[in-house]
Amino acid sequence: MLEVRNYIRGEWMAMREGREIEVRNPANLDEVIGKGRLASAIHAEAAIAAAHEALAGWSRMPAPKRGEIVERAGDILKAEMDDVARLLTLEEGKLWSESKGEVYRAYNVLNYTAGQSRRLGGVTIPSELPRNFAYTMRQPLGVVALITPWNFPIAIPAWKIAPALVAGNTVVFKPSSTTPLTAARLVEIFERAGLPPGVLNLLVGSSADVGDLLMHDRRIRGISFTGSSENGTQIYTTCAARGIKAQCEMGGKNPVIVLEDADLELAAEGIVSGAFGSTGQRCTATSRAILQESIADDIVERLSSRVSKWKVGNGLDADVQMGPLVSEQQLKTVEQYIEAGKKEGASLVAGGGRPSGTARGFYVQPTIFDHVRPEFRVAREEIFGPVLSVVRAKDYEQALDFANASEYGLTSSIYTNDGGKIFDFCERIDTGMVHVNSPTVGGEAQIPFGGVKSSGVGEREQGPTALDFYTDVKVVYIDYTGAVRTSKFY
Ligand code: UN1
Repeated sequence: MLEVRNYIRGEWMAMREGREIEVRNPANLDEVIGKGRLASAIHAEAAIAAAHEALAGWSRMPAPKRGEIVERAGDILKAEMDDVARLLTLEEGKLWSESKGEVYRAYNVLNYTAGQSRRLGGVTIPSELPRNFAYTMRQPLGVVALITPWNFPIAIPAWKIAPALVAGNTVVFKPSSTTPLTAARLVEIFERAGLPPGVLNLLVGSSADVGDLLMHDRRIRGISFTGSSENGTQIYTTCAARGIKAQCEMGGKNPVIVLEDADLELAAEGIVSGAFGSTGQRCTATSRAILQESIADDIVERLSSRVSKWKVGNGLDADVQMGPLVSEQQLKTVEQYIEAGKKEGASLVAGGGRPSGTARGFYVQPTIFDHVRPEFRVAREEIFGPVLSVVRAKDYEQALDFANASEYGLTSSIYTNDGGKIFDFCERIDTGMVHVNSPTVGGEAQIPFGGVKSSGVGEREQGPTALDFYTDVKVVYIDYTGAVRTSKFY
């Protein structure tokens, strides 16, 4: 059994006081994986102070040297991939193959971002004045707080920590207390890679005890958050009032449109993997399939026959297609939405309950509702579980209207072979990311990630844009005239 620990000023510490927590395997509740206590305000203060003190040394280290440490962390992670993926599955519940994919992605992020340290330059800009040199440089914000969810407990921390560090910030990292062990494993890897004490601090605590403090402390100069739209909006509002930067990556209600000319087999496969991969606990999950009426029966049949054969169970078992939900709370929420869908009059065509023959865990079947009206709750609200709503549309224009009638705008997809409609869709869909003839999920280290509307605010994560959030641009004017000018400024 592992101990839930915090990491402050280069020291690992188990809390002696504070609320007790227990990490149980969501696939088998009889298995306790970790135990410990949550950090409180005193630890938050210590973590912020440590990060603040480490800032001068870290920010003055040449960026490529910071990058070397991040690169080394990536190499360690890669070498220990199987072990980390196993821990991730035990703690979060996703399939072993999904965990491996996630750890590999975290490695890619570390490796890519390390390389970015050699590109952390500014630009030179011609001045209107003779014998004047103007340039920009990128400087760290200072101490930043990184608040991350449980559903990607290693990839999301990696894609926030790496650019924060490469840019020269020091970090207070608050992962979800549902997945504190995977988070600690990542921090330990950074420690072994040679990160100086205080540069990265880990706080496993509640939003009320620790999160609020991070939002209000004047030493915190930026917050990057991934989680619900509700919490993100609150963080963004608080940061706005304090005049500091915030980046919030929030919910989604991602649509896939399938038009009648599409490759229907490809579309069905893409919808299933987008909707039920990671047990649907993904902000990019496909949650609405908007099908052109003429092919809707055919697609619905392909979808339900696929998932009704699935085995739901422990993610470490090779013959399992979908793991459990992460927690009882998630299970309850998903079950409430299934009830809501039935009550509103949607027709249940697959799943809808708990699977039989599983261990004591947070299991629910992959669930599909057909004939969902756009105004139903299951078509509008983020469920964050394996529930797909099929909405039928008479043609492309109506499908596009339905797709855009959402408060969210993270990602989307269209299945068609009509080139004109593909370009039209990419232009008119209100989402931050668009996929064509492929699922709504996924992303790559070198490609920006993020959404619009209630899905995201602040600069894009990952890719070359990741460093924009973690840096401020300083402008420098060097006048080498050596003489007093009569009118320097107009
Ligand atoms: C993905 O689609 O692979 O919380 C990543 C989430 C997103 C990450 C999704 N921030 O689900």
